[in-house]
Amino acid sequence: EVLIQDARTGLTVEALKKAILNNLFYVQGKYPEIATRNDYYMALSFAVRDRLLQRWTSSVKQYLEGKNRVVSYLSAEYLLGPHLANNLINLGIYKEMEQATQELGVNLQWLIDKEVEPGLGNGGLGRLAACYMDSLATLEVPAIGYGIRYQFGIFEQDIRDGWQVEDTDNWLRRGNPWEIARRELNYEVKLGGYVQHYMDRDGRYRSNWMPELTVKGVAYDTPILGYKVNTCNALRLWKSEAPKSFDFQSFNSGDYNHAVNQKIICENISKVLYPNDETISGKILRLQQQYFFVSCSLQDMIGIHLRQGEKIEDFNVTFAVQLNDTHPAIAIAEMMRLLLDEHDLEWVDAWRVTTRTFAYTNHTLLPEALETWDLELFGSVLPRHLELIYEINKRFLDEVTIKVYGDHQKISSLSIIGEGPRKFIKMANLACVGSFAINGVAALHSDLLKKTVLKDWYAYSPEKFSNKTNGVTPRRWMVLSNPKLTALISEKIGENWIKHLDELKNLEQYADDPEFQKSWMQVKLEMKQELAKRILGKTGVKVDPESMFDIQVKRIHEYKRQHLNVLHLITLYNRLKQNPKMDMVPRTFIFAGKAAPGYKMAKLIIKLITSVGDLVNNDPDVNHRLKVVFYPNYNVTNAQRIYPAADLSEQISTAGKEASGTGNMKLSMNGALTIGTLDGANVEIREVVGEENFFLFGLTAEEVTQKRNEGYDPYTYYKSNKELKLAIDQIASGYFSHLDDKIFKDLVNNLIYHDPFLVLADYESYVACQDKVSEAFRDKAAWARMSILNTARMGKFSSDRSIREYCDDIWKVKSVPVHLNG
Ligand code: 26W
Repeated sequence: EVLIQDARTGLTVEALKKAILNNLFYVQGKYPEIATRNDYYMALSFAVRDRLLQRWTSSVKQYLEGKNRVVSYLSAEYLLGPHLANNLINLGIYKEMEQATQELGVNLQWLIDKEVEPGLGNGGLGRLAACYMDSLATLEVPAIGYGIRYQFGIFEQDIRDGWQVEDTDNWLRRGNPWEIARRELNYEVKLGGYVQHYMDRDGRYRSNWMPELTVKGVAYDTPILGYKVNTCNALRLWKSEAPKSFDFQSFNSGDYNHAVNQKIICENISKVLYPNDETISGKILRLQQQYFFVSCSLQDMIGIHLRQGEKIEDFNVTFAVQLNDTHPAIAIAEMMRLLLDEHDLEWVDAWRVTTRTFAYTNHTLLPEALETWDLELFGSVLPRHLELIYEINKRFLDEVTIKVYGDHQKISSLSIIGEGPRKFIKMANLACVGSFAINGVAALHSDLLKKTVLKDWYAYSPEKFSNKTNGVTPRRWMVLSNPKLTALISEKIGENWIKHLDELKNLEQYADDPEFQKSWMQVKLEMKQELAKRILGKTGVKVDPESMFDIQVKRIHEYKRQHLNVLHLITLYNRLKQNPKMDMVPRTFIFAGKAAPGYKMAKLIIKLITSVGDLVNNDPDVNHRLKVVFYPNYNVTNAQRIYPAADLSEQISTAGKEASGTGNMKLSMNGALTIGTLDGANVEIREVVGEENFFLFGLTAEEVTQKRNEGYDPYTYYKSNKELKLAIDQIASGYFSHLDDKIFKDLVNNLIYHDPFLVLADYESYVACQDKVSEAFRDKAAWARMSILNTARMGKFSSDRSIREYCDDIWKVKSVPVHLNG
């Protein structure tokens, strides 16, 4: 018996079928015979969304009833990945939907593959925000994620003639069934202009910001459902528009062009995601984006707080606000502005509220990634905030001066304002003064923060510092992307591990079981076969699923050292050419990742990979044992297909450079063994999986620093290692580039004369370690055992564990179970 409301809420196969047809008729306006694949995708998604909204409204109701502290996550990036299949899993109706669609004569996977993923992030930081939203909901924690609804996300990467070519990501083209536009929820945000000062009737100094431009932010909500719970939180993204009043005014004064231009300027703010990763661009538009979303978000939170009948002074009781890197750090000055100028608090009260509200996560030690803004530029966009920052800085430095007793070095390092040929604002320093907690994203990273970039901050307020090692959600990165492995695991140890990842430990007892090893490696083989098909389709390269899949997938960056991987690849190639009969373990080198469009060296590394690939893949002497693939357009969708097929995970950054890494966790969870340096979370991964199940090489962070201080000379390494010299000489001579000896010149010269990331210093140790990897791969049972143990011991790296630590140590928030309303 199917009830009336079942078409919106029912979870049975019958109810789902009805729901799909309902939406096909009444939302898409189609009947099955004329419905397109996209019509079906939309109908299905709306059917799923209905079920999310039931949980959403139940969550809102529950939250409003009690006085619960709410987590507010501020992030300029969310790299969500496709929603449909993930929501089916979290709702627990994947199987039912599979049957429902089948009975309607359509294939579920075919519809899932139709979704265009929202690529609203660059890489690790954006993806971390998405995993954290999943875990917050799964742990039933009231939370809102705030960010920007970019009309164009991260560019799409195409490879032409071996080079990266960028194309715009028009992800909203066919509509987005997962968001709800809340037209009524909008805020005004001022930009530019100047500040007037006057004294009001009570003798209080007041500031009046007269903006050059006002933009409007409109809320777009995406429901984020937890795994098999009723908690459904909001991801609230802001879209910029022109306020109605504006074009009206100009229109009346007859300046139609001006009105249209202003409208375009307003809409530009949320138009496109900046594709830079780890380098700052210093562009006005980026500062406007940051301020725009932060101001909308804080106004929204204050509104929520006051509507609950609370006093503005108690804002920090209602909200704990996490800053995902310094991108939203302007929130500290904006909070002060709102409290002082709009809500009439005194400075000390405003500062007390502010500094009890914010917590800051640092994601990088790279000096070029630490955000600064030219002071003049900053003042031209945010004149009032510049005044406030001067005042915050003055009061803070007065305090510092007493404590450090005139140590000018320390004072200038702690100052929010940097002095040079031009003055600049240091966003990390603003984040540190204004936050009650500061954390790094892996043990080593948090430790290095205290010793390097935030050294003086640590000395000044050590109690603020802690480590929160990153984690990833097993729902997307195991259950969704690797259903066969999930089934095999659950068959042995039940399904509890999906929410309590530590329970994977129970797999250890099967690590030596030959039957289990066989099934384990069979799943791996099947995933490799599937990937092999996709590789053939996308690149035309035929790869052998029995070969070792050696995988490095991540943004292309010199510090991540994709070129070190290539040097090993060339070395194997040369060994085979010199000794064609040698018995070598067959390998498929798989690379994927985007290069920032303005990052020349990164783009050249892509060209190097594809060039070596062209030669190797077409050389019959070697191409039965070596293949090279550059898998284009690395994104969440493609990552889900690549991780399950990995035998070997390349985590080979220069020690001390990768803050954490999160791909390292996803690969290991899927049974890949890691070859890696003691960097980021690799250190902790090795600790838990055991050193005998991890391939370690390279200098430590300390040795790297020492080597640099001694005056590192890459040329001596180049000269003294024959295999290394040969590989580099070949690249230089045009061996891989049809005898063009100019194309890789910058890359080669950089390596042999500068080598800022110590590629040459680590080469020998890397190649020796890779030889051990190859030997280990020959012993199938031993490899299977190591692979099983890797997965079994990855419990720590669930984002549920990370979020629990944030909740307990930083945010002081509790779970609020949600009961389902009718
Ligand atoms: C200002 C330009 C810019 C843009 C983005 C600078 C820096 C970024 C991000 C912080 C880059 C990023 O994604 N960092 C990565 O964050 C991950 C999550 O904590 C870590 O796992 C990675 O090691 C870190 O590189």
